[in-house]
Amino acid sequence: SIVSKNYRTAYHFQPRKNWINDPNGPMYYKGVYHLFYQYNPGSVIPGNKTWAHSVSTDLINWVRLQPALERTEPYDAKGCWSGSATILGDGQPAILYTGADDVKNQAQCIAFPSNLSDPYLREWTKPDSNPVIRPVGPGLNRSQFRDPTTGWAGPDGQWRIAVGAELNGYSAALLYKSQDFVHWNRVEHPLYSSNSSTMWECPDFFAAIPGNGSGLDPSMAAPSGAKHVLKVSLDSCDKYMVGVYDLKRDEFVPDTVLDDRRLWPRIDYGNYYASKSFFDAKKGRRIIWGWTNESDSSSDDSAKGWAGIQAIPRTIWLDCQSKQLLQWPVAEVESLRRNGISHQGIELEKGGLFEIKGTDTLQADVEIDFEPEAMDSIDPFDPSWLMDTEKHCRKVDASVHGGLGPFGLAVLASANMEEHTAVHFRVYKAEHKYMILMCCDLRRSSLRPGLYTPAYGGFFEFDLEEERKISLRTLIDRSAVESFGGGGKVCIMARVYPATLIEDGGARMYAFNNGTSTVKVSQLKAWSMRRAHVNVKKA
Ligand code: DQQ
Repeated sequence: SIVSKNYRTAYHFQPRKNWINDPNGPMYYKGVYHLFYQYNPGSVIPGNKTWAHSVSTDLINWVRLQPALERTEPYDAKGCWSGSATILGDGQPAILYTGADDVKNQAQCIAFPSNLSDPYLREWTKPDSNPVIRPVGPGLNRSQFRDPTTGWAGPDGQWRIAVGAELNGYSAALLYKSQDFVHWNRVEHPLYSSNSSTMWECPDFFAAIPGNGSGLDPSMAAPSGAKHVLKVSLDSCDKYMVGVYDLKRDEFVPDTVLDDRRLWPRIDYGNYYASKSFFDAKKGRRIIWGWTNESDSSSDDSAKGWAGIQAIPRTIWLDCQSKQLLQWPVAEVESLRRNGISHQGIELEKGGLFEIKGTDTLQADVEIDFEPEAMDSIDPFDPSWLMDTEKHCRKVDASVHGGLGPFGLAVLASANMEEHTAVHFRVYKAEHKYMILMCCDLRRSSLRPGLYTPAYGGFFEFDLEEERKISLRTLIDRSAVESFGGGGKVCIMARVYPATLIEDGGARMYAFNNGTSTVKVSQLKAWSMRRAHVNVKKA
């Protein structure tokens, strides 16, 4: 149908058909990037949990391979659930994944490439020693025990991994140690735990040097001065803590403990879950992948024949103050740009609207710098908004005038603006600092019924006097609108299904300002994006 054709993304990762969820075991090995992912080979709804497998040399164009892991053994009869890859000391990769059996046990299992001379590592073997970590031990809920991380080396030369678990009713990232990666012992205390929820899915743990865009190789001991980041998936979003790794106690100690988990910073404030990062030895960076679910109905999914995409892989690093993570689409995505346009010095007064013409509005990459002309009419910040940023975004939508803001981008808009997705900023003055709200409002994204259309939002601190320019980058890819605010301080992934998309070329794109203060667009660049080769070819 027309619907399925136009909503299908052109350069986000997805298989040709059927259901996908979590990215699994991303890795770089001998010149090739691997991405595995949760896949149901037979349907657009979840089930038959399989590790599908694709390879790439540029993270953008992908070739599909045979599934790497299927449910073949009693210990994974109910599916091969999420997990990670680790490049071992001898250069051999290993996968750790969760096997679920018929009686609801979850256990951690290992798999190795069957043939290391196959450059694509198509076939994987599950050794007889499986499962390598059984769901035993005091306080452990055996059916809430999954998603092993990539291994990291400790100062004693032993491997460590964390596994998400429910322990005595609390959430925990359990810590395991091993000399050979096959025999594992549970460390008595968890890497980190919290009594604020029941189970952390897909933990991700890595070291980072503050202010340094390079990534660190987990198979080498982290250098002094490194901080650590623990990411967990819960409440339908990916949250993280920055802290230190106490090597003596083998424990993660967050710099700030926020008891109310609504206040935890997020990898992404939109539709983004079960993310997993890896060290890219080719370019010395850390890259994070995350899953983006559909926001349409399951009958729409049946009509489309597919459900789920992966967000664009992002370079991820820690800011100078170790306060927050920053993310930016991998540079390789820029290879898809063509027909660039650019504008400078556009004044947007209150109510100003500037139509961005000359690019494909369905497949675009847009970068805008907004510069406030005056700083005297900035509204005061109320910290209680942090508890529920979506609620605040609903209250102050793009049509509600503020002092400085809202200003931003309206994408996938119909001629009369009846349909549009607004990505916008609003500046507030807090004590000694500025707080910027970034919203991605889907409430008017489509006239079609039965869609999930929230107003996503996140706040970031900003030194407006020093930096002046508030930047927005938005990747538009048909049903995907992926935005990066303040140079990657707040990221919002959204899925939209406007009726306008049904008529190709019918969508428009605008920069706008609806605040009292005039805002200058000091720089606006936009490109059309080519279609990438995503899983069309099989090898
Ligand atoms: N999905 C996986 C689990 C994980 C959850 C199974 C997160 O392993 O906990 O498909 O989306």
